[in-house]
Amino acid sequence: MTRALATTPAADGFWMPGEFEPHAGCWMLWPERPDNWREAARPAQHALARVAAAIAAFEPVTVGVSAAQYQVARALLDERVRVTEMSHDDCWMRDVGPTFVVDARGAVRGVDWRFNAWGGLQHGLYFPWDQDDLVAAKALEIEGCDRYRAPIINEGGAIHVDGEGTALVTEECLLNVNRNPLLSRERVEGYLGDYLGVSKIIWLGKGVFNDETDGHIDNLACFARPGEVCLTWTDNKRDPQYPISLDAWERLNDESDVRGRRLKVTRLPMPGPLVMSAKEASGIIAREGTKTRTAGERLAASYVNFYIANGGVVMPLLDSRTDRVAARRLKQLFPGRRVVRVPAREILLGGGNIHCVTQQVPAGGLRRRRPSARAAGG
Ligand code: KQY
Repeated sequence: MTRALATTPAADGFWMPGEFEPHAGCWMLWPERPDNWREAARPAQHALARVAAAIAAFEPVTVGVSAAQYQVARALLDERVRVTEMSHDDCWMRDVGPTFVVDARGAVRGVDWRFNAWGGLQHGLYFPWDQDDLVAAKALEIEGCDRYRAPIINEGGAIHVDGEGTALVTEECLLNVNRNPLLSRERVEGYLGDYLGVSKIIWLGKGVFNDETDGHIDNLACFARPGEVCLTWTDNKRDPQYPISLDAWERLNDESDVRGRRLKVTRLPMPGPLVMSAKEASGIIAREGTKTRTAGERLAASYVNFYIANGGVVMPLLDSRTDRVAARRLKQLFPGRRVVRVPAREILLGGGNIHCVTQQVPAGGLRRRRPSARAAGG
């Protein structure tokens, strides 16, 4: 049995490494709820199976599946993928899974955030979410990692780090009253410092337009490596995404990271705008307590929602008008990695994308450099 720790990662010398650092593997969950996924989740399951197979070419993948779906998942998933029975309320492993942390000697532990389905009873996306909230502890036990139960509501998609002590977050999400209404910005920063081992927080304003997570950073911007960030972008000044991306661009260009470096920012074109079709909406079985999805609703589509694997980048294909440009930019941004394109509209229809359905496990046994503390006055 693994231990539940009463200390914090920072106090114990642990921190969250960058996603671009070496992985031991990747965790995912199997979609099935018919009130979120059209046609009893079958198209989403095929899409997820393609994502899992793409990642499995680079690193070991484990997929958690309900008992009822075990045989379906086993049949659809690549034989390299490990399938394990695990209850959950939906498939967003980024948000319900553990945030892994490492120390200088190569130990790996996990942070188990409190989860309230992106807003609890105030605009949360479904009820109940109790099985989701148990996923991180279960995955950590299977991985043999000790666990920190964090005292705040947070999701993995709401944080990105450079592994050197800098975090990227949005105000829209982390300061939202539907997450931790009693916490000030300073207290949120304190918790991020304690549980991610960061000492510099870069605050962006809003996330992608109409993102039902209340502006997760993982759909808007991420670190490609320390000192380099990519950002979803549109040149269309009349699009509601324009002022959001412009504000993020200005803040990123004004900022420096924990080491005092100015950030280099690469823009990825925004797909679309994309909306849910009448056919897609009609395949979802509405249920009280679950967010309703309607035809014509704008989808929060973004190429930033990719997954960095060992030696690869798995990116969503979303719009034939922009897919090629986005892939080219990602190849330039990650010259040492193979960029693999996977059709991802079916995942987008459920409110997220490839990054949201994955969670990397950092490689253990690596000697690493401890993040620097924030430079004075920085
Ligand atoms: O952005 C993410 N990390 C997850 C998206 C969750 C959408 C829930 N329907």
